[in-house]
Amino acid sequence: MYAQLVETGVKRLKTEDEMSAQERDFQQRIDAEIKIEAKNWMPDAYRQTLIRQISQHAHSEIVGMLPEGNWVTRAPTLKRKLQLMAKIQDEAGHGLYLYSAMETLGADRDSEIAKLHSGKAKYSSIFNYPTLTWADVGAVGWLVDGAAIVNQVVLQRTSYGPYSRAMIRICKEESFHQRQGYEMLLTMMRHGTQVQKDMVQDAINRLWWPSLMMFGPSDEHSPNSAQSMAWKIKRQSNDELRQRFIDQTIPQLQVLGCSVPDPALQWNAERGHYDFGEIQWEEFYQVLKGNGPCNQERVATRRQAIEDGAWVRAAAVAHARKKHLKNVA
Ligand code: FAQ
Repeated sequence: MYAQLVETGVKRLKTEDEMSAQERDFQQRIDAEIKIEAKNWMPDAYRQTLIRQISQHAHSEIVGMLPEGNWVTRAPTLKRKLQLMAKIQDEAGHGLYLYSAMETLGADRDSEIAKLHSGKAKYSSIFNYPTLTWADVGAVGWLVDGAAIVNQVVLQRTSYGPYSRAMIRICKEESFHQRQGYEMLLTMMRHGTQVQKDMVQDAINRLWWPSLMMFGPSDEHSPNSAQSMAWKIKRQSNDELRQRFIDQTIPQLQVLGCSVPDPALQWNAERGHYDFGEIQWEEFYQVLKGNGPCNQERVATRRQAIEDGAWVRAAAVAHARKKHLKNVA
């Protein structure tokens, strides 16, 4: 097992003998399902893993607003526009809860955001794909929020208290997003023109594989999973969650009357799961390296937003200072 872990780049876990007394106590708390809070002692690697994961998660929420934001001015009805604006606003809120959870670990929000803007920080690969038609907005809600929920429902039980509590609130809102996306696609499939139906199928064709990639590399190529599972930061593996998403989503796809671009997809009665084809991991790693269709555009848009908003932040600080001076006078 160890040889295999080293070979695939997966990090080796410390044995109990290699742990310090503090590390052993910490692991016992985790094993007893006691949440770790900001003021508790924690191994530095636990802290750094959480800062990495929570900051990437927060960046994903914020960058995730961009592909949908492109459609606010082009939503087909007032109802759809209001729904979309509310959803995008929710994503901003999720980013804020998550940055706050990250700050409880001693990380600095501005420095983490600066890493996003310099292209150093990761965010979910899915947001580096374009949203080409209105049907993509429905497909993002259904597939992308759907995949996000499968992952996040489990994270509600993550071992770090502030992250776990943020996830409870986020999950409630994400399930609304998933349903509104699905309802949008169902409306197009049931009442739309042939052109609209084709748009839905095309959106699913383009977003299906990137949605499966959201769960991360397969377990044997996931360097962080073994330690994150031992610390109960992650409660289920990347492959387990990906399989759950597929099993949950295919019956919904059948109700829509659509298909996925995977000839290998079929129900396996023996396993009690859907079998599916090989994910194009080369594409996934290229997107992570910054070579996806929209990586440069997304980061440039974020940078521009920060520059354009500088005067608002300066005004807010000046106002707060003036108020403070008045109060102390
Ligand atoms: N994209 O060893 P692992 C949303 C990186 S929220 C980019 O398996 P880990 C809401 C990974 O960070 C979507 N990078 O890593 C919404 C690691 O990099 P590093 C975001 C990825 O952390 C909807 C390396 O590969 N959700 O969509 C991806 O144990 C609609 C090795 O991977 C979360 O962030 C990827 N897909 O497991 C918003 C959930 N996958 O730092 C707007 C929280 C892996 O070692 C509109 N995060 N990487 O260089 C997690 O659960 C985990 O971090 C995983 C990855 C499962 C994503």
